[in-house]
Amino acid sequence: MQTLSIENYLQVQKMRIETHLDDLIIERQGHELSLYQAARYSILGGGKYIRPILTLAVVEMLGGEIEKALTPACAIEMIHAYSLIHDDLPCMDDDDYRRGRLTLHRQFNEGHAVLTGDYLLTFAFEIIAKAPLLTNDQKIALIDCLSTRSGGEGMIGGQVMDIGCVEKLEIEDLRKLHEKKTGALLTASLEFGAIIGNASPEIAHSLCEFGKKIGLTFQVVDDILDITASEAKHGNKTASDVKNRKSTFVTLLGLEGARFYAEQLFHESVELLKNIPCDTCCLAALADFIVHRNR
Ligand code: GRG
Repeated sequence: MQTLSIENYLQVQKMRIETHLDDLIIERQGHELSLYQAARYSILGGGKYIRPILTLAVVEMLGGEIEKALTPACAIEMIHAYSLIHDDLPCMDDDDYRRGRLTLHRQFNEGHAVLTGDYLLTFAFEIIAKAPLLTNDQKIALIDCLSTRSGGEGMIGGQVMDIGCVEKLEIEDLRKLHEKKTGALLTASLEFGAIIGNASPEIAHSLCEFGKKIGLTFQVVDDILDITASEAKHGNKTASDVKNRKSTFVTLLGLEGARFYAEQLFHESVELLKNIPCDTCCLAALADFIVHRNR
């Protein structure tokens, strides 16, 4: 990292993750071929891989071995991919496009989209259970972390709150919703690094707090991009959240207010890194990328 710009660092880590995912999800011939094709379509389809990259960055910071982190990091990306596939379905956000390509249910069909999401969710836990190089204690801790963060008290719980919201939310409720829906999996990415890199309880706690802060920052910026990217492209507010009449940080705080809030959260996240007695410059650069990204 010391000699790499953040852009180059992201590119190198992205290639590592992509290569490992490519090895893990093989197109097996037979009746299930289309399942593996659909899984590869969704997970090798141009995502930023920010969650697995955060895991790798923590392991490197703690002096751990990257080879040990690759499989669990890919498991996090599988949970993320499954959540996007299901979120795009007609029964949820009903989106036709993601990352500039047809969503999975439009490219394949709804049945395949449900099952591919189910497959990625299940396979994520299988690869952790079978991960080479990790101790059994580490595997149990990873499975505990991932199931909790992506479950009823985490991402799924946040999604249930989201689809149940028919009226305008207060800012505090919106924050709680997104701490679960978007923040929980980003927090897990940091916690994965702590488990694999054998962090002390104090460092693990600080990484978790940092994860919660950048998780919320990520969502505030996503709400901003939902408006600004669509305005730049279409010249009007056709963003999906506006289309769906959802409360967002932009609808509640205004565009400038949301930008200010994102900067404030970013500075708070960098302050939290001061509690970690390691070289945290890579994590600070990743937080900076999250808040200043354009997609
Ligand atoms: C369906 C169980 C279930 C959960 C869905 C996270 C989620 C819950 C839905 C995603 C909806 C959404 C677009 C939320 C905004 C934040 C977010 C997760 C954006 C997409 O993440 P990126 O930017 O995506 O990391 P890439 O394309 O880079 O992988």
